[in-house]
Amino acid sequence: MKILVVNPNSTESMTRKIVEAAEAAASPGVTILGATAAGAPPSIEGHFDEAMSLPGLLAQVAAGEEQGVDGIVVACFDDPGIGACRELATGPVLGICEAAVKAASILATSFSVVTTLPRAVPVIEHLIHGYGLSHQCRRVRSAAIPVLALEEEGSDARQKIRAEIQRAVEEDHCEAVVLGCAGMADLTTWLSQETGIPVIDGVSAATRMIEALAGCGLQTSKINAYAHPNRK
Ligand code: 5HY
Repeated sequence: MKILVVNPNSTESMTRKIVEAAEAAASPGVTILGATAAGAPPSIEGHFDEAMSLPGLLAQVAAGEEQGVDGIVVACFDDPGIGACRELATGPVLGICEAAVKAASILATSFSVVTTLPRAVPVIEHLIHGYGLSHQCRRVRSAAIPVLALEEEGSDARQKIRAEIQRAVEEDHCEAVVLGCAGMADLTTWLSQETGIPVIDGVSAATRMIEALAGCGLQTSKINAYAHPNRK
C-alpha cells in the first residue's frame, strides 16, 4: 500500500517532520510518499496563504495519482482544497483536521483544539462546524506562535503550546486535546505526558484512517460531487 502525505506549505523541514509522524503511525508494509507543495507559502496562516497553496498541493495530488497511490493525506490543519483533491484522486483523501477531530469525538465527549495564531481559530471553528462536531468542541485556542516558530531550534513554541493545553484542561474541562497544526506532530507524546490528557495529532490519525479505508478497498466516490473534473 502507498499513501501520499502532502505538506501544502513549502517548508521542507516540516515535510520531513510530517513524514516521520506518518511513518511511525503506518503499519508495516505501508509506504509513505512525502511531498511538499512547490511554490506554496512557507507556512499557511489564513485564507490567502491557503489559496496560494492550492496549485502546488493539487500538482502533488496529480503526481501521486500517476504513481498509483492508494490514498492521500493533506497535512495542513486548514484542510485546504479537500474537495478538489478528492475530484483528482482515486483513493480516499483526508485532511488532518477532519481526521483529528473525528478521532477526538470517538475518544472523548469533549475536546479543545490548540493551534498556532489567533487568525487560525475561526478557520478551524468553521471546519469543525462543517464536520458536525461543534457540540463536542469546547474551544479552539491559539498558542500565539507563528507556524514557523515550530521549525526554529530553541524557540519556546513547545512551552507555549503546553501552557495553552494546561489552560484548556483547567478552563474548558475538555477530555482530550487536538493539536491544530501539522508542525506540532513531533510534540504529541511529550505534550500528553506533560499535561496528563490525551493529545491527538492529525497526521498520525489521518495516516491510519486512510490506511484503514484503502485497506478495505474503499475509494472516493466518482458519482457526481467528487467525479473527475470536467474536460473544458
Ligand atoms: C498547518 N498551517 O498545519 C497550518 C495550521 C496553522 O502551514 N500548516 C501550516 O497553524 O494554521
